[in-house]
Amino acid sequence: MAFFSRIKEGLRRTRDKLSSLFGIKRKLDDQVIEEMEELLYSADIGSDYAEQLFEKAREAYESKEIENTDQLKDFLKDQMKETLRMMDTSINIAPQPPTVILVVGVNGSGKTTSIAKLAKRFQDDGYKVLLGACDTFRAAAIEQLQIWAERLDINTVKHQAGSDPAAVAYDATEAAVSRGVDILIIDTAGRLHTKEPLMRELDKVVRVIKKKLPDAPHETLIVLDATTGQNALNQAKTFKEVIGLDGVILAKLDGTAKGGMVLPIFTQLNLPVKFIGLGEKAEDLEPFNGDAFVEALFEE
Ligand SMILES: Nc1nc2c(ncn2[C@@H]2O[C@H](COP(=O)(O)OP(=O)(O)O)[C@@H](O)[C@H]2O)c(=O)[nH]1
Ligand SMILES: [Mg+2]
Repeated sequence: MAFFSRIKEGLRRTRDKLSSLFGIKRKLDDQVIEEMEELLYSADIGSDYAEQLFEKAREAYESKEIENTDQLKDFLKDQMKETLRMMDTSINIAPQPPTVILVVGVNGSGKTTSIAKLAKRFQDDGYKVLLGACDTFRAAAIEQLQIWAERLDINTVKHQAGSDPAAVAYDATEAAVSRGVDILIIDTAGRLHTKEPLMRELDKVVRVIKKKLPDAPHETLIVLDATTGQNALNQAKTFKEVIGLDGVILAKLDGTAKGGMVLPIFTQLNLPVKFIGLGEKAEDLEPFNGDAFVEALFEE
């Protein structure tokens, strides 16, 4: 399965840690349990989640529910799968089109590229897609979106560089309604050093969209650069507090071995990872699959 093989490399660090425990079948004793604790904490799955897992596994060991490392491995896999099954990875499609998807995140995280990838997926599924170029801060940002759109044969709504992003959002929403578009995806700017103005700007974008479509945006997704680890978690926390988020696109998983961070994104921030980015091409986006993720994590 594509997801499984493609995410494997991104989970290398965590997988290496775990496999050092499960290489040879051993009977569980206090020393193995101690070893497990250490490995879980160093496996990039977040310390809160590592603790939660460890406590459950220790209880299962003490009550003799699990007695060897093979059983421990299955126990941990089941626990993780159960956790990830609580993650709602679906995209909320409006009962009445258009569906509006607002994409946010700091500059360089992979927003514009992820939007192109998402647009291609929806287009391949038969949806009519429109893009809104609301990152008006730099001309290059508008151009970059436009280049993707032309490549994919998708229309964009754009204004000149420096114009009000909310005005673009308004026009894009209006165009989506009048042109019978199924899915409008809105690109935004992400200058985090101007946090206050940025958040006000995003708030205004949301307000003008709502003027036209009260239930929109139907999805607000943050794009996180997986290579930045803890920083990415902090960004998600900030955006979630200020504008609210429905989920995460975890980009650049091909360039890092920090894939384990899917777990703290969900367990600490309660945000589902809905898609993962695995490269710079339009087809390098995969819907997140929790069971396959866990299998890849424990592959030896
Ligand atoms: N390797 C890799 N590069 C990516 C991925 N997503 C985005 N990029 C690259 O990251 C850089 C910044 O992406 P961009 O979409 O412009 O980010 P934005 O500033 O948030 O819009 C570009 O060079 C992209 O090609 C990914 O999943 N994998
Ligand atoms: Mg961009």
